[in-house]
Amino acid sequence: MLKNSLFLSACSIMTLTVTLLSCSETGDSNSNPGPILPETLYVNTIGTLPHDTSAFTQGFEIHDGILWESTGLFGYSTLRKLDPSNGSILETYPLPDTLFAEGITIVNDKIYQLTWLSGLVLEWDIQNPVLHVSNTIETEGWGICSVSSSTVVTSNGSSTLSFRDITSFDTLRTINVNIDGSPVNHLNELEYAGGYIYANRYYSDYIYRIDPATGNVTALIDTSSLLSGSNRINAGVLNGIAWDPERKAFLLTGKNWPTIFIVTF
Ligand SMILES: [Ca+2]
Repeated sequence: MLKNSLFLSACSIMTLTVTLLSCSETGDSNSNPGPILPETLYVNTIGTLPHDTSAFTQGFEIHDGILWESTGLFGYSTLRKLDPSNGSILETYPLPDTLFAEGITIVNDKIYQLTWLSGLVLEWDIQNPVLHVSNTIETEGWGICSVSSSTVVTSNGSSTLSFRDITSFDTLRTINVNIDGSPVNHLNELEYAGGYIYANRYYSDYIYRIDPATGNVTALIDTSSLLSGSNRINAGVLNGIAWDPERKAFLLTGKNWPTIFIVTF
């Protein structure tokens, strides 16, 4: 058994040596592809909707023609049901004062809502939203999106995104979000659309388009043109990204913003 292992190891070394020699002899130009830099995209606003300026937006997602919003702060946190055609609030579900709501996503007719410091993952039935605790996570809850009927992705303010099993919320794998190897931290609200994860970054006007396999940022989306000077005065950071499959556009808003912007990139 040991002899066989040694023989296999020797074969592996020979194969590796031949491979390395082949590369060096042919001067393979693909061995150093150079920096992988993202493209820069800009928002094209195709419509606007009113947004409640008291909403400290933490999560934003459209499901079956309903726009769901999570709002944060201790004592003010809610889950909200909105009409995506006009932005009106259809229902508001308050959280206990001790919980600070964060991102939301919807999987299999359940709404999963993260909380900032408690580690609690809240679960609401979409047909009859009654709050109960579904799971706990080992880190701060910031943003969440679903990439399949069995897997969600969460952020915690670092450059790491965690892929989690929807039943247990156990971590299946992680990716380190980076631009040409440099980590991109403060990742917050998430959205999954067209095979990419979109994330905004706390205190940045950019949305980052991320390859879910590698963590590489493939595009930077500049949203700095959305809020005019006067509208920025009482507004916080962008923190709501929802893909609208009907409009084939993104709905963007932020903490205490007066407007929901309907945009393409
Ligand atoms: Ca979202």
